[in-house]
Amino acid sequence: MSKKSLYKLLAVLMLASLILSACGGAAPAQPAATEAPAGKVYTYADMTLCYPQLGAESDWRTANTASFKETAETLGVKLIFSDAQQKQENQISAIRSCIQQGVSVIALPPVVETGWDAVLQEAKDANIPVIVVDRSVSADASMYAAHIGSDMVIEGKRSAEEFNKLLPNGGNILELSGTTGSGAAVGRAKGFREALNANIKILDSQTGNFTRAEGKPVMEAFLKKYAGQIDGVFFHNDDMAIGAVEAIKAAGIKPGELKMVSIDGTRGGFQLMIDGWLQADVECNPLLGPQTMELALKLMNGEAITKEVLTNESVFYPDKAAELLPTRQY
Ligand code: GYE
Repeated sequence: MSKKSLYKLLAVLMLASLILSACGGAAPAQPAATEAPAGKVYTYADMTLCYPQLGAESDWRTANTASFKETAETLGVKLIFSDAQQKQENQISAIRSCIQQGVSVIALPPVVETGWDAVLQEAKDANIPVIVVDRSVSADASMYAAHIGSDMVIEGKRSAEEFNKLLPNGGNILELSGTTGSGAAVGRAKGFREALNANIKILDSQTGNFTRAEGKPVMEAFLKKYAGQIDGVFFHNDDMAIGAVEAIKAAGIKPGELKMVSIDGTRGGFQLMIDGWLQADVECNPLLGPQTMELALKLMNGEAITKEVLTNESVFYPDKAAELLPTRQY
């Protein structure tokens, strides 16, 4: 090679490395959707899926985690799982570590709605598709590949419709809401208010962070503050209802005296219906592993996908609770 063409080659190489570093550094080890080499069809065995789980706050969450772990095991997908203990900063560092490891796809169940733009951009720069799972993000839809989960606004509306039936002459209710700023709490509160009859008044709303441990003291405080004024309680999830029922029992209130509606449809919620505490449980399905991995594979292969995948759900009632409980998966 002549000296001149050697210099030319060096110049081209330097330019290429400059462009690469300007674009955010190393490309992922596993080519993502847009990079699938012609003729190559990926299978589940090629997939490394990152699942930075948001926490272990509820039975819903435990079932969701199990669904991802079991599905990955069955399909032969390599799962990088972590538990952020309900802290967004932990989820963000788990995502960054996944980006560094060059995973094929990231599935993100966001603890809260806001604050994801920077890390979603980092995943985009690394060419790793992100599927938002379960709760929503407020980031622009162009920042992620798809969203799979429940329609939280509809769940809130369904809950309100139950109160409209339970309290036809109106009344005063309380709300134990989920984690502040989470898509689940925001959507449920919104839908609930949109569909609630005008003669039903929400006296107060406090977060119990989706946990039994926090649901109980919030209910205790409510019972003290609003003694004798309450006709019903709306719970954003079954775990908070279970915690609150302990406080309600301790206050000497009997099943059915307060009208109660919750969301999730876990075994614990079914038991509350059997015992007469809950009059309705609005379904929210946590078993999202299979759908997410199917969609992730499509993304790896550059196939067409549906951007917003909503789970089909219904409402459960006490009359069928005992019969259905043994069939419940979570
Ligand atoms: O309802 C609750 C969990 O985001 C839909 O999170 C999920 C909610 C679910 O802690 O139990």
